Amino acid sequence: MRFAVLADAHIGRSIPLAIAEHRRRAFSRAFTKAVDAIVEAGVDYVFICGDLFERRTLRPHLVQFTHDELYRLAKETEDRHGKPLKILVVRGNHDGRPQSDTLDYLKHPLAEYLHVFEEGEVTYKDENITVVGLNYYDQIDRAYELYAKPALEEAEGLKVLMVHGFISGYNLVPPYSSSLSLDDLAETGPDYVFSGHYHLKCNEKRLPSGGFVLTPGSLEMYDFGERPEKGFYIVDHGEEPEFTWVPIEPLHHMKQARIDSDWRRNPAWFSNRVLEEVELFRAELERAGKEGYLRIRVRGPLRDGFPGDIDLEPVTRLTQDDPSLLWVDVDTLGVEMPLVAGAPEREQIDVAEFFAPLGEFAGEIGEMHTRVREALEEQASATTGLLTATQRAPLVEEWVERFEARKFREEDP
Ligand SMILES: [Mn+2]
Repeated sequence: MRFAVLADAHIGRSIPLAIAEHRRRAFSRAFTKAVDAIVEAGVDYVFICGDLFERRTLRPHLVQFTHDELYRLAKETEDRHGKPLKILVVRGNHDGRPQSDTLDYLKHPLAEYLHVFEEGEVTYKDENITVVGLNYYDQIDRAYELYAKPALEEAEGLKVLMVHGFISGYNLVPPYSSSLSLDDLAETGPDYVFSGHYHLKCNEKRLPSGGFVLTPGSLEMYDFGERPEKGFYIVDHGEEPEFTWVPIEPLHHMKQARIDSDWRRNPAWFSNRVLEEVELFRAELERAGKEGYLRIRVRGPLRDGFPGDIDLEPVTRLTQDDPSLLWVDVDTLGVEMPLVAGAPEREQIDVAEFFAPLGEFAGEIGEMHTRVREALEEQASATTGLLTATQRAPLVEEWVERFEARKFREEDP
């Protein structure tokens, strides 16, 4: 028996919005490439492990596109390999919420090739296989205990678990995210665990109980700074299963660069460095024969001038002249102002006057401002320059009281 395992197609993804059309095209194309390759491979089951779509609400033509591609996948597999195909789909966090997801539009009573897991109906079973499909939940560990575990314990024969969530000890789980552990999974003894949600490709890993976990990652570059290793897996089930990676070359070159300086520099230094990065990127595009987008994060202190003095005009001109440069985003939020700029003026601002449009309340703001300044001068920590929580509390309380005593909106007529 042969499987295709894919996840996180994110059809319809349009972020960054500045290049929305390019991005939508990239994700649709990746899905079509996957469908072509799966038809070629001639599989029995396709496992789509969540986030087939980017959003709950999508342009209708994209939903139609997905529907048609899934139909083509089943039809061409049958025509070319003479065997029926089953496509199993779980809901990811991007597909929508329970009872209201984009997957609804794919369902059709006559589409026997398609099984979309419904809430509370986690088991799919036929003569070859039992598949437990766990849709996305905030607390995957609890959902697993509640729904998947009993279903897997009951299951007989070849057991597959599909999830949309992180697996710790296998995926690099971000802090504060819920996840399943390899031991959790081993407890129910599945032959395969196929998972989505984690966007980077992982090699298959054997569970302590003997089965395998497999995360194919997203089909296209989901964000800047990702490795461009995108694609899906073909699994040949047998005594010793074989896992074959099928790469899908991302449509665009998507790069994140950093310009960091620990030293004070003038605006021209930053401008030149930005231009160098763009030129380097253009050379990479030319070598790859691709179009692409570049994001540059600039960080460091200025010796003089303002962040606005970093001249980005040459970059804008290059982007206009070179059609392979689809987008260059330069983020200078991390550029720090020179030490002296602005400081003396700030002292001279009359707070009450500054807030004069607020009427009488401006006087109270002025008073509170003075009180806070005095407290800081008398009590602030020598190391942090801040008040402690207990020193701050009475001031905060008084602020809130003064605010609550005021009405800032006209009464309803
Ligand atoms: Mn995803």
